[in-house]
Amino acid sequence: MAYSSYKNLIGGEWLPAKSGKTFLNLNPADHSDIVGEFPASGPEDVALAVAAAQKTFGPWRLFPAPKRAEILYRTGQLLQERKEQYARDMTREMGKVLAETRGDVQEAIDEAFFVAGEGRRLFGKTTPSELQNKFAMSMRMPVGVVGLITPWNFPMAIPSWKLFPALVSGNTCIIKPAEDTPLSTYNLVQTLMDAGLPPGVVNIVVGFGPDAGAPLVEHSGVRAISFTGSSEIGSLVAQRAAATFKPVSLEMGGKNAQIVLDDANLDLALDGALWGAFGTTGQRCTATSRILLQKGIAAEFTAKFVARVQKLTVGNGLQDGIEVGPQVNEQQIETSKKYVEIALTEGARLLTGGHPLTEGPYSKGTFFAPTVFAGVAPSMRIAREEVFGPVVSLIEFETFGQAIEIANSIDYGLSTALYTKDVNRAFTAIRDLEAGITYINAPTIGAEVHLPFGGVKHTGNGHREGSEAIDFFTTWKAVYIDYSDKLQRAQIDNAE
Ligand code: UN1
Repeated sequence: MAYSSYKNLIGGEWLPAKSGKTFLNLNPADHSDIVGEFPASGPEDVALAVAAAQKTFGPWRLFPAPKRAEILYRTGQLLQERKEQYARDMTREMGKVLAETRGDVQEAIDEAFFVAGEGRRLFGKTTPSELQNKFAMSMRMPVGVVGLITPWNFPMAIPSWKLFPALVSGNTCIIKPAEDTPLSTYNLVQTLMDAGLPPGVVNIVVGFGPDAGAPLVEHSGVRAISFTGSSEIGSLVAQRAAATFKPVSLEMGGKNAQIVLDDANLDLALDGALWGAFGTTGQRCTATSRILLQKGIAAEFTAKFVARVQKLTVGNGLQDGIEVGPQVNEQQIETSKKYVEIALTEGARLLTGGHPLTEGPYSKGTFFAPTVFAGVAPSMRIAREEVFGPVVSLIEFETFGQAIEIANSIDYGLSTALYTKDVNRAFTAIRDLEAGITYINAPTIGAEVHLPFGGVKHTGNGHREGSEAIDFFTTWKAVYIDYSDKLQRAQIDNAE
């Protein structure tokens, strides 16, 4: 079957990997459908991209921020026009259903319009000096060449969360998209260029982590790394970046809890749990993977939930009526299988699913049956470790205090949800849940681009994307202007 061949984008030119190596990007719903051939890049390609980004940094940082922002605004407009085509490309390479890939493109559109406004802000501060006739202020400066390493689960949204704030701040970029979903990054960067982005300001290097990601992290010409992916790889990124003192923004795993109290609107909690656990086939870092049920509603919730899970339609996300797409690749299927085994060994009760789907329409792809475990104890690995698949655990508790304790008892801290009508408990949970995001009466997924995004504990290293991303992509300069025409010595000549 004919398919397109893509190259790296370096200094505005399309170049093959120096080694000549390539790999195929397959549709996870149908492996006979080849999305494209992409370069399997290595350190020599990364070095070329860094040189290109260094060259364009000079002019780009001097191009006025409001003008940089106008390119982003235009990008948002073009993405609106191209939304359907890009959503289809994304479902083909990543698997999630069309409604969700449209949402992914929409998130990039939202990000474009939000960040475009930042071009006329990028505020610093003015402050009084301790000395007379002296002016003091702080300014945001670009960091330089930045390396962006992005995951496959939000193939356009997450690249936009990193590229747009990096660009408006005056940085030049090298993006290494996940090898499962490079086409969506091409579509995004092509749109930036069509909107007027000068060549070499964004460079794309496609390849695998050890060959293309690691050299980007280690390159002394790269001034900062923004990474989204697993905690395991994030830790390696941080360790390797430390050798050249690079700031690193890490956005990693989750084991997100939805708590349902006895007084909750049960139908609403069921809708939320279904969407939170099985939207994106459970492959979101914000996915609901633990549902904490208060004793009074546990039996009813469990019965209704399992009935609804069994009705979910799994299949090719390009087809109408499909609610749950495939997992992205064979490795993710293996992880889901592994955790089913672990849960069974630990004594959890499998209520539905628990196996790959391989027959008939499923035979060409990587599908896994939506899976629910009950009788899960908070200490079990299935309750503590990230699966990143359509597998959810039901955990029962008696008191509200216990629910908070269980929710907090893990290493991750990204998203949390509480279903209740009790305003006092809602505010207590907002205060006490250890997570970067807390929802009341809404699922754990669905963050909006203009709020801080990120988490605590093993989920992140203190940075936030969304509203606060500019903080990572700029560095502060303090400026003092003395108009007294004499030497004034700070801390010494202060008027008493
Ligand atoms: C992710 O899974 O890495 O809040 C990001 C959400 C989406 C973003 C998820 N807006 O679920």
